[in-house]
Amino acid sequence: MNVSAPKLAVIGDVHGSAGQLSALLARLPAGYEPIFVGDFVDRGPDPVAVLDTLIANRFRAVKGNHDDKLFRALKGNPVQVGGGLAATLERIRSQSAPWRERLMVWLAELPTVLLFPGIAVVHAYWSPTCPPDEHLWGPRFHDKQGKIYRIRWWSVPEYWTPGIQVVFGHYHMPVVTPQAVCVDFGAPEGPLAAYLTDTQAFLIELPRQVALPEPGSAL
Ligand SMILES: [Mn+2]
Repeated sequence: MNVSAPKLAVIGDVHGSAGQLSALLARLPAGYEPIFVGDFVDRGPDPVAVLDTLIANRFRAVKGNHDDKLFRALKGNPVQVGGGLAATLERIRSQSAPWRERLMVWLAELPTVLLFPGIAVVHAYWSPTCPPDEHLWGPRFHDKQGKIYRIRWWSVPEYWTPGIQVVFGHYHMPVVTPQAVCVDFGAPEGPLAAYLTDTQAFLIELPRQVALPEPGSAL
């Protein structure tokens, strides 16, 4: 093992799941710095508490596509409001003006990539030469009809960077290779995960509530 490897706990897309986040943080072993791959809002019940946790603790994080869209919406730019953004905006707009100002400063300063020895933490994809848009969305392919496909870059050697393991979220796919580790386990419907970069182990916090089918309903 590389003795100079940083002790990071890279935490996947939280998506408003404040309960899973606080439980996972409480279980982090001593000596690990939590680092976040972005997508703090939308889908889960409490985006405000998640943002409070990040901002109050000054945790290091990168920006996800959902955070970027939230930032553009709060600035008054036209965005397509879907995927839970309407509920997020409603909750954020009910906060105090100072709280919202602090959020805007925090969002404006969020980087899109954090580099460590041998490790790049990013929301979707990083290489030294890729366009910054790909940090948030990953490399994509447009067909002749304009339909967009996500490229599974971790399976394509041309997308890899020698000597760097890219730790990312965004895809909710099981990926653990020397070049790429996905830490998005699908919270809040799925687990929230932390990847411990020195031991290459995962800590898993299960979803808060598992929705069981109603008795007698079709499965
Ligand atoms: Mn996400």
